[in-house]
Amino acid sequence: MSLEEILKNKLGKEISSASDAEIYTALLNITKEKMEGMEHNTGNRKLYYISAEFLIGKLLSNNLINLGMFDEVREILAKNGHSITAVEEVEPEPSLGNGGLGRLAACFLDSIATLGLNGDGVGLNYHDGLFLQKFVDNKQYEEKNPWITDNSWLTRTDVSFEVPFKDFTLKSTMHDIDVPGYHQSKCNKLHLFDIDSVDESIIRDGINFDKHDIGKNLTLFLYPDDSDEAGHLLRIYQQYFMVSNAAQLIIREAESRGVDLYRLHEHVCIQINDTHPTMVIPELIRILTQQKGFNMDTAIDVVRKTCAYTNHTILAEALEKWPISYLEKVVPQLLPIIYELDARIRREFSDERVYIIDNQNRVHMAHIDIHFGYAVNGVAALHTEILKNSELRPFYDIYPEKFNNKTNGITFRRWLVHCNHELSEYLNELIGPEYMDNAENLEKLLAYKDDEKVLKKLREIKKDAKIELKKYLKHTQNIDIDENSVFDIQIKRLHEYKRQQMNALYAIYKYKEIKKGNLPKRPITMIFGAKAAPAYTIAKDIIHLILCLQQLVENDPSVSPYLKIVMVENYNVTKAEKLIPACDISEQISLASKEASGTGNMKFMLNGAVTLGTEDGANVEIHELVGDDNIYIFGKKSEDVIKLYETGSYCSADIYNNDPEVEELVDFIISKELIRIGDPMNLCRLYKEIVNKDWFMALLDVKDYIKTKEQMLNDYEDELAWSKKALVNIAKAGFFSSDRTIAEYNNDIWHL
Ligand code: GPQ
Repeated sequence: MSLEEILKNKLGKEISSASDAEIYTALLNITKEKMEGMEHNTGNRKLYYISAEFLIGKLLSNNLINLGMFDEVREILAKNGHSITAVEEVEPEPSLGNGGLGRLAACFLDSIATLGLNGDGVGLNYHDGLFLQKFVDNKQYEEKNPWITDNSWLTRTDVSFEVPFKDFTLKSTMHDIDVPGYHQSKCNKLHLFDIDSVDESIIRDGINFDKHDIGKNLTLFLYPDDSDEAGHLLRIYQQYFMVSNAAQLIIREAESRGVDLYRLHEHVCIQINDTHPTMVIPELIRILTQQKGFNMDTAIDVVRKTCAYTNHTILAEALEKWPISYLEKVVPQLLPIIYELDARIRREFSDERVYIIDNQNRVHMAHIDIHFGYAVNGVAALHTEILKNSELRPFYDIYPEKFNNKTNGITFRRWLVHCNHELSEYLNELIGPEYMDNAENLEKLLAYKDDEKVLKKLREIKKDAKIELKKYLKHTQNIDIDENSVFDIQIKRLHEYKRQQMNALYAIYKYKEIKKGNLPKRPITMIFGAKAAPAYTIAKDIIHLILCLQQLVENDPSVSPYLKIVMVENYNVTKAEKLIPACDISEQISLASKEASGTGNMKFMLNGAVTLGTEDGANVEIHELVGDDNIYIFGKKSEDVIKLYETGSYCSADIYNNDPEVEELVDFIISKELIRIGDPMNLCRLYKEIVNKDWFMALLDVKDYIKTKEQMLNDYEDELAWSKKALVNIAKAGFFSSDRTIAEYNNDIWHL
């Protein structure tokens, strides 16, 4: 039967008379049935990638692409008067992650399946993804973000485990999502654990709920607000629930494969995605010693040879340290194991910086991973060097052989073929489709770097993407943007270290220049997209500042023809897919040393944007690949920044007081123009924060930043020269395919 007939049968009516929602459901079911019929990847060794977040995004188009059905479906729909884009809109986005870490896990699942490796993801089935962001009075408000409908990608399995907590036991249910590789006949799975008693009705006004009733709230939300003790405890409940299920699943699957548990490490490897799944180590040791007859030495030995850890940050506040008193309230059964692990480390090493339990009775989760795992990796070359030389130096001195780098990557199926179909088609035409199987083939594009026809075509494709974004913003937020302006985009979580506040200072600079009559050669569209953690006050103040600037510029007819500021509401994966193809200038402006890698930087490059960035994270590697002519680098280097922190010698007030240009920009935050629009409390608090603290040194780099951005805007006017930069960026992006990253994990760590 042809696909068209299958679809018609599923619908029970003509395709042309079906609604987009009916077509979506029919396609979902056809795709699911196809994947259910596929075999799982096999192999003597199996990987379990445990992660608290899998930011998978919408799945329909990606599954269709990987199954080789996308083009046909698109044609069938078009023939019957439907557009695939409209059908995609029906799908709710599963926002099961906060940002880069969760999106990385999703890209990795795609590449693991694409390389035909035997590996599954293990996580939690949050009923509500990361909150929906709403703007009211230029401020962020949070609402719940449910995504599970009657017809979803989830399949409930009959796998279930008992998970013991201090005062009660919960029975889990495992829900699976199929993970097809690109043009592969076999599939993997994402296992998401849940409990049946979760009660969505306990959520009231916004995203508040009773944090104490674990039976009702355990998997209700991704990362609940953790600003109070109840929030922390809930997080520990979630983490233990995730890893206890993972450990039981791993042992059950190994036993059913006939694996001798004393050789578990030869048949299983566990990747611990940041410290959130760290309790899998003591949990496995507990199960092996208490239920499987292992002695402690052997259990530790086997677990150590099975687990590997990825670190995603050097920000101290993001490294988890759980007070023993919390663990006692939730999972007292793990404490004897954790004490034993700590005692062994204390017997072996005298340096207290490597102890598991510190003198304030807190358990350092990363220390468990490093001592009791066999590999530790950072996520970009610079990040791994900083881990080895400063942040984790005492550990590197003990275990140099465990440390390795795995520079992050992105799946080209979603971040090129799906989000920028026109560009991928043109690449196929120019260099053939081989780059889809081996991304390094993108370099063939370099042969065209002086070909005017190609350079013009790339500019046209960019313009088409800008027009698409213009339509999308009109339709979703009723905002008008000019496709002939230069699109300058910063989209990522709102955090002071990512320095959206510095970009806002640029907006103030440009506003003032225009007011003085120094008009830009071409209008500038500055686009932001960012969610702030609900309890992160300063981050919310920065959003408020940007929204106030947006309103100020919009309502000033002497400025609005030249400058437009747009804060996209509810930035998520779906919106990223619309924004990235349309970008000219990719803002990657974190304080050097603070962004472990970044992955948005790679997505923008692949889509022909030019990076404006600091020497941080993977920007360093982008710089090396494209060369000085095809990237704009500014700001202090990581060594200088690390020294400033060590000596405590950075003082933003000194810069503010001694540099009138900087002072003028910062003062504008509390100017009468802005105070009239915004909330004086938020604006004054932000002003004071920048003048007196500025933890992430925006004032240190702001002038160099402005100067470099001005240079960039100037260079943009040489159309061919700019297009050539775009071409080189696309051509050199092959290194950042997550297929490359996963091949490295497999060669160096997993050995599947
Ligand atoms: N990252 Cl620790 C997150 O998104 N969430 C986290 O909790 C931690 C790290 C990011 C990190 O900030 C980016 O630089 C990385 O590119 C990303 O993880 C993936 O490694």
